[in-house]
Amino acid sequence: MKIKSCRICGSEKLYPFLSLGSMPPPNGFLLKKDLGKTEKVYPLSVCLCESCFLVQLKDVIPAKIMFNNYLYIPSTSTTMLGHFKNFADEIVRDFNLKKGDLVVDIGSNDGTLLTFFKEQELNILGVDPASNLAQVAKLKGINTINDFFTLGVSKIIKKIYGSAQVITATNVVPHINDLHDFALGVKNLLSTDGILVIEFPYLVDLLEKNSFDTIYHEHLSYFSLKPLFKLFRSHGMKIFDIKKQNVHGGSLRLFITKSSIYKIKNSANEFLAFEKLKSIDNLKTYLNFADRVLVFKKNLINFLEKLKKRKKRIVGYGAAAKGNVLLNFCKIGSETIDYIVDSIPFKQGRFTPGTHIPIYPEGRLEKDRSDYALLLAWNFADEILKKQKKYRQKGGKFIVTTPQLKII
Ligand code: DWN
Repeated sequence: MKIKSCRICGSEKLYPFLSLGSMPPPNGFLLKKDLGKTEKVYPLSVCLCESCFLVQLKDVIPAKIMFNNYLYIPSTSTTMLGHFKNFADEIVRDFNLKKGDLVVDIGSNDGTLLTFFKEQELNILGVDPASNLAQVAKLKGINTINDFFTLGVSKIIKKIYGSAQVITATNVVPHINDLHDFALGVKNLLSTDGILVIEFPYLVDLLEKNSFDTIYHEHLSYFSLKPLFKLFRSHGMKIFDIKKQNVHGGSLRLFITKSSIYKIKNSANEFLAFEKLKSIDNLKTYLNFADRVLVFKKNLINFLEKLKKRKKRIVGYGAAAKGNVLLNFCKIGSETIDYIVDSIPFKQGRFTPGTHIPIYPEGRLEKDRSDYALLLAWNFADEILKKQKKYRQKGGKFIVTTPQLKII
């Protein structure tokens, strides 16, 4: 499906500034038996709304295709486990949640974040469309509604569980096509002085780190603050605090409410001024970004070709969604990458979408000792480089692509 107007302001002035070609959904990992079948590909091009400056995709793959059986879980990363624990502790502390308060996590995945809220004896509820992950969460004792969060679902939740003191939504708002329905659902479900806390990769970091590989079909929007202020204001809610986070290449955590008890903190104006400084509302910023992406693509292909000419063996590290974008956009396949190692059990034994590179458990890296490992999950460089100390001590080298191409 193609949208004709901006998801937030409705303007039809959507300016496409970068096309990454057509490719399969980024988490569409294949079983061996499916390798011979034709793989559906979808256009991947990103636009700027010239009225509210929301960066977004026009092409929408039906959410059911992408999220009903979802292979990504955050809980194999110690970085993310620590991040979600701190997140839950901070919310409980700063908003003095009481026993029995309802916390709803939208896009609750395998229940990782809610597990940390559960420890504080709060009433918790997950909402996630992935039936395989809802199963995993329920086995962990995390009550989960296996569906997409909508205004309609918010009414059912409110009827059964009451209003929510806290609603969290981490790395899920960019995935939502109907942002106004989402805002209405949140407003309906929040208690009078309840808060919504959303977290998402920050557009300014994407532009500054040239992380074009985080542009993919699951991420329909790439947020800066201006369009989000507009979205929530149009539903009588306000962003009252903003905190920068390091995860996923640089993220923002926004605190939103419909209540007047929370005063808007300085952080709101500071970030708006910061975005002005970064010319977020200037088309040239995006055209320059697109130029840098094309230069990066050429450099990476040349660099890998040189290694292959010197008969070097290269594997991939991290079968990340973003890694599939990089491989498909740069047309890097099994002629260059022998295999990819990954910590997520759902992905092991499958093949990457479009490029059909086999995925194995991480242990294979040390056994095989390839010359190079292309770090596709560059946002976890610290954690992975530490984990693979032995591989590196025996001469293994990591190729890191972001924020710039280098060998470690
Ligand atoms: O928004 C999204 C982000 C949050 O997560 C989703 N749409 C999909 C997903 O994107 P991604 O797959 O690019 O996310 P990650 O978390 O950067 O993927 C990292 C990959 O690397 C995972 O498949 C796990 C793997 N990994 C590993 O093999 N060893 C990760 C770590 C930390 C490790 O030590």
